[in-house]
Amino acid sequence: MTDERRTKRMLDLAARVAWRAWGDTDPNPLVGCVIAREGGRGDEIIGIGHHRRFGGLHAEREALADCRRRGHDPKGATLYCTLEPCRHVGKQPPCTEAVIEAGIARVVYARRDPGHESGGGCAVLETAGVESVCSDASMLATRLSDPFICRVRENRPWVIAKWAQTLDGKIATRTGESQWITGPLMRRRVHRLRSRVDAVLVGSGTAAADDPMLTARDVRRVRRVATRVVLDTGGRLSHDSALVRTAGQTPTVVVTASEATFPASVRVLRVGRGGDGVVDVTEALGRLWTELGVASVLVEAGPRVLGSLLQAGLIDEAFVHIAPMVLGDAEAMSVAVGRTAPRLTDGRRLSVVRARALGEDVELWCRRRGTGQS
Ligand code: AOF
Ligand code: ZN
Repeated sequence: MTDERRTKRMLDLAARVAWRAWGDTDPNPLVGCVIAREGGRGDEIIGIGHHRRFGGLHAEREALADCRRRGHDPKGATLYCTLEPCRHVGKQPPCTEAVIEAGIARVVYARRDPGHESGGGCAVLETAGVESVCSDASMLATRLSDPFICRVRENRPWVIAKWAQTLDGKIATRTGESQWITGPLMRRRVHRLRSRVDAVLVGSGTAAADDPMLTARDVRRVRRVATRVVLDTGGRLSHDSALVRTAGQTPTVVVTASEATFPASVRVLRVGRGGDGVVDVTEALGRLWTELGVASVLVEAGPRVLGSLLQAGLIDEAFVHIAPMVLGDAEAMSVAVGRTAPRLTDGRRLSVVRARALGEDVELWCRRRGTGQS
């Protein structure tokens, strides 16, 4: 096996293992680690581990412990990790220390840690004589850290959009009917998503039209309770809405540019207006992170809010649920509106992470482009 293929295989595996903790580690990254030894008849994987929860052991220490549990000595082996091993003392001791102590000969990682204190572990390893290389052989592993790196660099939450559409890109009929475009399997996917993010965001239009609860229901384990966020420029959200009425049980935030008041159980975030006259989405998201610690947001909004977020370059990821149905009505509601895009180059292009059929429908999982290596 070539070195590149071996690296891809190991880092792919590390990334897949790390995904198991999706929703349990924020605002820490998802990190996976595989320890392997090259043998005459191929590679032997001697330890696997991942960062399981915020505050818990780091992936490297989990993998080293796994190694020893299985009766292997990691000395001289190669450690593959999706993120550069940290060199700082946080809630956990530095991974570099554990790697050096274990006598690991080589470290291959997929992404540099951009943290001021945590980052730079590879230099520490090199100084201690541990060869360390950054590899982009596995796209899965490279992109795994996107949400974490986005928060560190851009000081805002990772933004995931979700919508259900027809083949011709409509999310509702001209009369606003949207339930249900896609089938029950897709609705279960949405509840699963809600159970893994810090906030679920809609506009006041969607809140008025659907009167949603936006809670995660029928999921095996709610990994985090999402705060419900309503973008409500004019302060029109009804005090009788399900969201306001249940704000005492499930955290609820109204982001407004108005002076409107709400019951004490609702947290109000007053922000300025953006160029399009509605709440400044860049300011709103930044403050959700810095003031409320919201690390990830699931956007379940309608066309105008999605258009604003797209325009501001704030959609990082999208789960698009497509039903094999055509409305063919120009007055039916489109996924996003409010932008002027006369040329194809004005479009926002995403890349597809995965496409899969679920029941009658298809789920497209897309990511923003260009969050490459650095
Ligand atoms: C790693 N391996 O598995 C993770 C890393 O407070 P702590 O000690 O948990 O440190 C959190 C920081 O460490 C986090 O911000 C990120 O920079 C890094 N996370 N590093 O080597 C891991 N989860
Ligand atoms: Zn670490």
